[in-house]
Amino acid sequence: MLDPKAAAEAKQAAVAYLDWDLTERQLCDFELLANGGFSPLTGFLGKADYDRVVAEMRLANGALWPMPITLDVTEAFAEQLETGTRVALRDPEGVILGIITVADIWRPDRLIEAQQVFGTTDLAHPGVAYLMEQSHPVYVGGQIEALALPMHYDFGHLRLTPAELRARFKRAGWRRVVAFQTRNPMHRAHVELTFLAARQTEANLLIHPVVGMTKPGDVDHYSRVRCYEHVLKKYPEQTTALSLLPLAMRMGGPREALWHALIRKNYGCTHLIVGRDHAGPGKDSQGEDFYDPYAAQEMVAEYADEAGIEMVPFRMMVYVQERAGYAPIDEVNEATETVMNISGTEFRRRMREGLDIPDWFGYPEVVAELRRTYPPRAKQGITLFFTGLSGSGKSTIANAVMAKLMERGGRAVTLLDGDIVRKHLSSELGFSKADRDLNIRRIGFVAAEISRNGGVAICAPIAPYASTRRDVRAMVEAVHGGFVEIHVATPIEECERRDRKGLYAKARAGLIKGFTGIDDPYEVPEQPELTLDTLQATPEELAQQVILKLENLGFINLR
Ligand code: PPS
Repeated sequence: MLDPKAAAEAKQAAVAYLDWDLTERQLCDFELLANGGFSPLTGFLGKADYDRVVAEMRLANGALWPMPITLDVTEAFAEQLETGTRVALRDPEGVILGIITVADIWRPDRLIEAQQVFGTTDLAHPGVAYLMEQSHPVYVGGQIEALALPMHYDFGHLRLTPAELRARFKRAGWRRVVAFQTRNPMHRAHVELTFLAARQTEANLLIHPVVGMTKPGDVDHYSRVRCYEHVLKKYPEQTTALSLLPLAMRMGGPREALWHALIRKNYGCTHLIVGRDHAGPGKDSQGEDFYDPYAAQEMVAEYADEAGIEMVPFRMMVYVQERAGYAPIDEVNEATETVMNISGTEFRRRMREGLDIPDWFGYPEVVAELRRTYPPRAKQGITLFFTGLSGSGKSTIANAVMAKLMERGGRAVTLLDGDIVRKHLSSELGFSKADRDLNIRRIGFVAAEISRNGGVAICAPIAPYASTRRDVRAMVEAVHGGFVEIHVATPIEECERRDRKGLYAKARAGLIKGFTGIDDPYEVPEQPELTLDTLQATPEELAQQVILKLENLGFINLR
């Protein structure tokens, strides 16, 4: 980091530089480059370092470094660069965080990088998927001058830099510190295993969760940190510290475990607990493990001397009924003792359905935090997404459903009818595929925000394209909302016969072009949660069917 005077001067000079807005991942990498977490790295890797890291886990000078840390940019941006160009690196708000002096510009072979770093090119691996689908095609290497660390407004008191953490250990007289890496909430078994690891290594414990980027679908870091703060109180006083690591994980298994070890060394730790399948990416597209479950432990143990940090294997702890306590699974006699466990899947099911989580498994405070983030379905926000042809009856049924939900009370309800949206949100759009998609994505954005905040969004556009409907589902589910797709399956002949707005007549007369169902496509939903037949039932009855479905799915309580 530059001192304040030099930083102010550099910032002045940067007015004349090209600007690059750091991506979310680059922002995380920048922070660890700038704060020393990635020492000995002092910038984004150049070509020679990159090649050797990818092939041999070493920098060009031979130092151990298993993960390529690269600045990926677009072709258009790369065209403006040459060796020696200085580029201002900015955060999403436009604040200049640092300057890179370009040393190398190259187009990597991303398939080779995936194969060598992750051992696979399977897109089911999140690290590979990021590399192939999100990473830009050109890499830029060079030293960085850091003017400031990225700003964090959350949990500032827990975001210690390597220097701050080392100073804290020194003040406390902690000479041996074992780090626990995690991207998940912690329950009793985690506390038991970390406590055991600390006792066995005669070290103090650092809970060092990753709060940068983790595996897609993980519990968000705000909820997790609230959980960690509860868990911290369970350790004997003055034995354990909690600090947050702004790392962007790659889910790279063994290589990643070694990287975690080097990072923890920089943060002043002497030991790292390495789990079974540490930083594992889940299953591949054939349903197999990507890595041998013990490969990560072996890798860290093999390089421990050179890395300067010891590997402590994570011992799986289980609750033993007869002992009314936890024990390492390898010390339990399963012939005479009863092992209790709740799998991740079972835990999520119980959370979803609002069922009991026993105290032996999770601390009540932690479970309560998670219940706030993952309320049972009956308290979740929901998006009811009606889709069907023009004149199929979507609006009428949607209005009836809205009235029934308002009668019951409990959640705020918003109706995003096709016509309302086109008036207030999408007035400039027409009916081309691109315009229709944009219209539906806007509806999806609003519906997701409503669902995120616990309300009910009732949407009733035509939404003729399956892939766009799928995207909206993903947007809502990403914020823990329920998504219920309802196909109002009135046949085109019936819509045309009713022709309440006279639009079909106009379309037939050629006065409206590209009318859905006449000369524009409608992709029938393949697996909607509900299909409504408007020929056989009144809108009132159909609305009742929707309510029954919501009860059936657990989104509203039976009474
Ligand atoms: S889309 O495809 O989902 O963006 O359409 P949507 O926003 O629901 O708007 C459909 C309403 O616009 C009127 N309209 C048309 N519909 C389909 N095709 C064309 N070309 C068209 N032009 C105008 C029509 O009244 C639709 O309203 P509903 O309520 O569905 O009858």
